[in-house]
Amino acid sequence: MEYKTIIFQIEDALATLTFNRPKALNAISIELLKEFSYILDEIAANETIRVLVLTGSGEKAFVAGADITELAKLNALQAKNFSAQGQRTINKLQNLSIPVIAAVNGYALGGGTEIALASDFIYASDNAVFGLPEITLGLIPGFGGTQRLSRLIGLNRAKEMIFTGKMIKADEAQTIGMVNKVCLPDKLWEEAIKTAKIIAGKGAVSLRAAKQVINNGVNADLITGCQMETDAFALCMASEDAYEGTHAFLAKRSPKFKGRLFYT
Ligand code: DAK
Repeated sequence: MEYKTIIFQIEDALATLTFNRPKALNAISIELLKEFSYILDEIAANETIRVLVLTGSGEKAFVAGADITELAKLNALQAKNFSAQGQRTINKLQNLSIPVIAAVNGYALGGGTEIALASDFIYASDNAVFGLPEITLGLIPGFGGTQRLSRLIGLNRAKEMIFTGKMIKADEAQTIGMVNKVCLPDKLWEEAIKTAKIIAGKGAVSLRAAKQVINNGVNADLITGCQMETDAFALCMASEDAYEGTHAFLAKRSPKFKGRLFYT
């Protein structure tokens, strides 16, 4: 299906999604949010996809936040709808059972940083800029930024960024643990895809189990988190993937994972 504000492609187990409003630095319009939400449903329903990579169109931006032109015109009811739709969409992104890499190529501001934070990890070009400048607009982050940023980089650093609205460059974002890898702009996509392909070659059952346990466990106490891990480990052992992985190792060959449980 063709989208107006997003380029979405699937190639084997790898899906790529490019926010595509380069004239507005890929800002999140109501239409873009709807299309993003629709595509996330499509991805969730497609069992062949094992990994998703997000990026922005053009050389300047990943996503420069909510579309301020539209935002400025919303009445209270429209703002409530936008908020509810936005929260649902970002939660859908975080709750995708497959790993998601954000390849941040330039400005990731406001909602752009929040989309990256709801991904599983971030690779950035060395000209990337992150920030939650909502305070400068008289707002606060609305796509989970107050929650996810403080969990990722700690309360005090998150408060400083949110209270000041200051922007930080990729190297600082890496130093404080927001970004896993910083690349030259023309190498970013290649690096993100290289990692995505490594992930896509792993077992779908164990990938999904690992993501679920990490995401759910981080909000639980250690004993509960470890119990979740035990249950998920048992589920993996009941998969053809675990049988294939262990037997391939013993036979000194590469595994061929099918992403299936034995009894389905
Ligand atoms: N919205 C609309 N257009 C934007 C835009 C945005 N966020 N960002 C940039 N553009 C447009 C510019 O207006 C300009 O358009 P033309 O004038 O060429 O027509 C074009 O993109 C190029 O931008 P600049 O000329 O400004 O480019 P510069 O290199 O000079 O500056 C910049 C780049 C990224 C520093 C600057 O454009 C900028 O500060 N942009 C705004 C960043 C920002 O404040 N973003 C919004 C953050 S607030 C909610 C949930 C979430 C949110 C809200 C509600 N609810 C749940 C209710 C999210 C809020 C946000 O994201």
